[in-house]
Amino acid sequence: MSYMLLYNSRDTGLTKRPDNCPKITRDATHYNPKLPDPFRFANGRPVKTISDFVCRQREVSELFQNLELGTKPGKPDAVSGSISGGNLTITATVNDKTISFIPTITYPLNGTAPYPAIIAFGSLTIPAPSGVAIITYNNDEIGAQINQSSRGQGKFFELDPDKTANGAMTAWAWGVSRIIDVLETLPSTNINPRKIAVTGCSRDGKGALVAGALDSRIVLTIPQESGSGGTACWRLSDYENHNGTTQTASEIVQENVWFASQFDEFANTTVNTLPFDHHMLAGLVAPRGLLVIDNIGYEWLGPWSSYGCMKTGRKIYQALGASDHLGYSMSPSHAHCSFPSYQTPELQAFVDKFLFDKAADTAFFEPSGNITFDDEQWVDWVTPKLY
Ligand code: MCU
Repeated sequence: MSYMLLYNSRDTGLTKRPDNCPKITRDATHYNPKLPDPFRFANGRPVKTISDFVCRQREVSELFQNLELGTKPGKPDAVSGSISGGNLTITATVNDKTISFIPTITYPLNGTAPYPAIIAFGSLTIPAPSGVAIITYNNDEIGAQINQSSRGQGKFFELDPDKTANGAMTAWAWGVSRIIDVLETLPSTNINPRKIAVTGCSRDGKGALVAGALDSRIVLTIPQESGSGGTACWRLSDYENHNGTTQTASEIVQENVWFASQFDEFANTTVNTLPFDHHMLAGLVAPRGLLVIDNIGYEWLGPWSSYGCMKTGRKIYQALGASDHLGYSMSPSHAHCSFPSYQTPELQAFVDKFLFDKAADTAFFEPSGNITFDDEQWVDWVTPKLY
């Protein structure tokens, strides 16, 4: 049993778990103020092998979709596409409804076709690496994110009106998967569909992380300054928050519609009954590449929470023998979503390894300033060796 099983490329939206996986107990929720154990099934059984882990990933994905994000439907009845200039038209049909959207492809000035590509939510806020195409994706038109009144607005919801309780992020993730569907069938795009990364900053960084978690065809996920609801953990953001300094679940559900309506119940009471936290969202990306770009400058984004959450998420990568596939780069304070040039070598290392299959040192994991995270206080489980 090896990585092959884990890399088995698929749109891991709401896919059926293999029949030999344990069933989710009727209610997976129970009170746990620490970061939940990624290596124990909802029914209490421990994860001992790689194939257990694959089952557990599906279970965790299902729990995230059911309790926090909303369900991401699989490939629709029909998906087709065409390319003209840099305009990639994606058309999807479900029952009698059809929608189209048009991401744009900016080709690199050098490199070799078919090119690897980075799908950028909104607009690109990291430097475009040499030899890599940039696919600019207007996620807002797929799922609106203006404020609370945006619930159920956008093309995803036109196609699937039954999903209006979903958060905007599963709508965006669904759109990313449809872009990849089309790239897989359209060689004239000159894009290599097996070398796709996703990125986004801030709210779109939360979205990039969710997209990477829910489609294993994405080989590299780069959330930038995604904060609470992204690379931060709910429990840790609650702890970091002092009278409104840091965004918490209870605040975030008032602000926007990134999460599904059913998440309100947890956000408005306690997040300590969630059977997961966002270290396990990182665990859905594992062992694929995950580069977390953070900025110590905004206490609102919960920099300590994000560092501690990803440090805990890295234990999941460690269990798979792939610690260096999760890189953490935190800069000293700078303007939100600007990318300081000294982080470029870290970005390049991940691009080299995951988009170009080149040897690169991606084993960095450092906070900025004097942030420390006490595992003992938050983690009461041990990391197995599954490889
Ligand atoms: C970091 O993401 C969000 C944050 O969750 C919001 O509270 C704040 O208003 O906006 C951030 C953002 O998306 O900034 C562009």
